[in-house]
Amino acid sequence: MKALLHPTACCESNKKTPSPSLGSSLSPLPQISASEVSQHNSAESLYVIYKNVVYDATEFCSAHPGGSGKLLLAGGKHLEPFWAVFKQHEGQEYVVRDVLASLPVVGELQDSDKVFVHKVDNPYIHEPVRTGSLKYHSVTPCNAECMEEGLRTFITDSDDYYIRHHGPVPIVEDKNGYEIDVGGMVLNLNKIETMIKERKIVTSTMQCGGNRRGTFKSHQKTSGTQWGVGAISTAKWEGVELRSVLRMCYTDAEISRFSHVHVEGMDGTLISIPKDRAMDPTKDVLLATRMNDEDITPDHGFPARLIVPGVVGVRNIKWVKKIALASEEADSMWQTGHAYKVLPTWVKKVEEVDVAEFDGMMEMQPQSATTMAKATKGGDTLVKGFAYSGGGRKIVKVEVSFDGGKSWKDAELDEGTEQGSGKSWAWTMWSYKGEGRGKVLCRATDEDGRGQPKGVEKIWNLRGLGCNAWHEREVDEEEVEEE
Ligand SMILES: Nc1nc2c(c(=O)[nH]1)N[C@H]1C(S)=C(S)[C@@H](COP(=O)(O)O)O[C@H]1N2
Ligand SMILES: [Mo]
Repeated sequence: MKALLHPTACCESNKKTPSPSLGSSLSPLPQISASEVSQHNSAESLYVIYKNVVYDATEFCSAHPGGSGKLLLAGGKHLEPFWAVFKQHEGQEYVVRDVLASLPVVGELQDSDKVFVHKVDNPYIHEPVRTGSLKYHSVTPCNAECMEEGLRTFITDSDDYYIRHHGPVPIVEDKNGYEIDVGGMVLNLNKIETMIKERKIVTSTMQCGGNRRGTFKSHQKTSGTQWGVGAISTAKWEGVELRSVLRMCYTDAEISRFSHVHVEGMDGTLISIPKDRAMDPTKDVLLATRMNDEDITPDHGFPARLIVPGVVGVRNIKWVKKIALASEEADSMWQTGHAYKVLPTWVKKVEEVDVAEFDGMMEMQPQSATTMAKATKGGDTLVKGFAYSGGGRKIVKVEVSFDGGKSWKDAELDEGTEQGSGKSWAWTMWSYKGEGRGKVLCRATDEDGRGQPKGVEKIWNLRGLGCNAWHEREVDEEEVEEE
């Protein structure tokens, strides 16, 4: 950035600073990834990046002239965009540079994460501060998955809920003044909520279409975020039914004439769902404003989000700003385009097929994973996990195997089994206690008899979508207390 001058300028005018030029190093520094740096964003451990060099500002934080709170905003991030906004750094170049030069250097960003931030209008400067425990795959845009601990609870903490953004998080300051365009009628969120008295609460598991994409690697690479098993989470959503919103803004004749509902977020993400699903009271499609009994967090769609229970993550549009009935599906990369299409295994290049001929993902196949496997004092093994199926299909069976799938044992189904047939929007937790060591495999079956395939060979697809092969995890051998 302009105000922070060429490295040599500092050394000429301020002889007492013999430290290596800021942002460039003479001897190679340890390489560190941007996602690792992003996790050091608190007063306990605070890293900042300047010219791709990573500094440890933990000690300095309380001495920051602008207050520790302001410096924490830049925790785990590049300093340049912040200095562009907080102009007091300008004209103070030498002071600022000296301070920076006095901080311990952690390393430098690995080459693939290096950016050349000039005088910036960085669209990511206002990203929410993230305090949950998540595994980051990228930071700008944020793609982070839920950790094993988070996957063990029936309801995921909002802070630990997986994040999958296509761009920066849109800023909405006042939810009361927030407006949504429904079929050309611009409605204040407050108004929608006063006119539609009936509110609905739905506990729904959301899964990204790319969950477990990383598993395909063993067979053949796919492009996109290499998710582990954590691009899935569950929350209690509350809001008004989408069908009530549509009824408020469209006549019965219009509603029956059209066949799709287009929904667009403030960030331009556009999808559609079939009108029949939106209008079916048993499908529980919501325009939600509450997540786990609080306002939805900015990362998860504040102030209003579409919730389509039982349907792939991408249809659950965040920061909803526009809703409209239409005759055709939405024409966007996420709907008619290739982004969420499971192409046949033989397709090795998108150009080989006409993607328009394939349907976009909607309800996903059964999924399950082990989130804990421990030897117990008594010599048994305790295994726990989750199982989920798309379209509200109830999980009726979960099995585990310790011999590579030759023999299977039934797991016990726990929380989630109380959900009804066709209405099991959330996952089912399961557990197994008994003999078994080494590698544990798991697989689930839903009420329609749909199961999971052994490996990825037959389900591999170019975009790396819908991976639901038997899940494998090592049993931890250290002892735990018998329950
Ligand atoms: N407006 C908007 N909605 C969105 C997205 C987005 O980038 N923008 N990502 C979609 C995708 S691909 C998924 S998997 C889910 C992720 O929701 P989460 O970040 O709350 O976990 O939101 C969907 N809705
Ligand atoms: Mo997704």
